[in-house]
Amino acid sequence: MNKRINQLRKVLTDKKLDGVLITSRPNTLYLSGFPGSASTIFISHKRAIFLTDFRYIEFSKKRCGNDYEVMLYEKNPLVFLLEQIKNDKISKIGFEDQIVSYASYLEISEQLDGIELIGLKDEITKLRLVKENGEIKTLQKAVDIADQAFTHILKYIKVGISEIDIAAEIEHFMRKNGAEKQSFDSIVASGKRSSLPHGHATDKLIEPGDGITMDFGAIYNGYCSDMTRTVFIGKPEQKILDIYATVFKAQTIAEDAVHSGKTGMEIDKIARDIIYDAGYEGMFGHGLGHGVGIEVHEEPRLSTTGNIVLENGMVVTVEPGIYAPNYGGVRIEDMVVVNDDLPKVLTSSKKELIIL
Ligand SMILES: [Mn+2]
Repeated sequence: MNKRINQLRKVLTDKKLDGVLITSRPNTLYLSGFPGSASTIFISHKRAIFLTDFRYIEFSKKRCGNDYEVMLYEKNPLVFLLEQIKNDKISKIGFEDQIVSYASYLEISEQLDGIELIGLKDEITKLRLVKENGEIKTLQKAVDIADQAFTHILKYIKVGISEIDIAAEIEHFMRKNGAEKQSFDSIVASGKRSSLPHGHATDKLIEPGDGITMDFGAIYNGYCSDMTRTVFIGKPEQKILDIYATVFKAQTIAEDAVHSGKTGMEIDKIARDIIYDAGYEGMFGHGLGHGVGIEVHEEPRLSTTGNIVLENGMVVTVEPGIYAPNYGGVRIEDMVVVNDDLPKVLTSSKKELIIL
C-alpha cells in the first residue's frame, strides 16, 4: 500500500495540495486494502490517517495498521478528522469531486470550514489504470471462478429450465468456489430476449433452438471478473449462426489488436468495421469494452470516444455483440491484459460455437 500512498503524494505535490480526502469505497479499498464501507482516508505529505467506526476498527488495524494511523471515530468522521489535523497547517484539500454527492459536498465544506476544497477529477482513477502483478493475479483468480462456472453451466442447461434457474446456478456455483459475490446481477437472455444487450434473467423457459446469452462475473479479494458467452440448444436458425460467426470474427480480431500504444477508439473501430461491413450496422449499439479491476466498469473504455492510450498492465474486456430486434442477439466477452504484443487473455472458456 505504501507505494500507492506515495503515488498519491506525487499528486499532492503536482496539484499543490496539503492533503486529500478519500471516501469512495473503490478508492479507499485501493489505497488501504480495507474492503468494507464506512472508511475515510486522509493523506497529507506527512500523515496517512484511516478512520473507521466500531464495526471495523479491529479488522482495519490488522489490515492497514502498518501504513496508516488507524483511528476510531464515534460520531462524525469529518469533525473527528478536523480535530486530528488542526495543528498540521492544512489549507487546501483535494476530494473526489466526480464521486461525492452534492449533499456530501455541502457537508464536507461545512465541516471543513476554512479549508479550500479542490476537485481531484480523475487523478485517483488514473492511479488504478495500470494493474500491478499482484492485482493481475487476483483478477486471474476472479476470472478462473467465472470460467469454471461456465464449464459447469453447460452441463446444467436444458430445455424447460428458466433463465433464473441458470443465473441462480451460476451464482451459487461461483459462491461455492470462492467468490465473495457476483460482480453484478447476472444477465441471462434467451431466444428473442437475447436481442436485449442487458436482459436480466426472467422466468422465461429455455426452448429448443434458443440462443442463450450469459454475462456474469465473480468478485475475488475485491477484484471483479466479467465474461459473456452465447450458447445454443437444439437446432438454431442459420440467421443467428451467421450473426455468431460475425461476432466471433470481430471479437477475435479486435482482441488480438489490443496492445499498448493504441487508443480504445482504435480497437473499437476494428470490431465495429467488421460488424458493419457484414451488414449489421445499427445492431452494435454499445462500446467494445471497458477497464475492469476493483470496479467492474472502469477506465479505460474501448469505445467510439475512448481516447486513453493503452499501456502495459491495463486490463480490459473485449465484448462485441450484434442484437437483431425481436429476433435475438449474440455477445462474446473476454478479459485481457494489455501487452507490447498480443494481449494476455485471462478468460479461458471456449468461444467457438457451442450447440448443446
Ligand atoms: Mn463487460
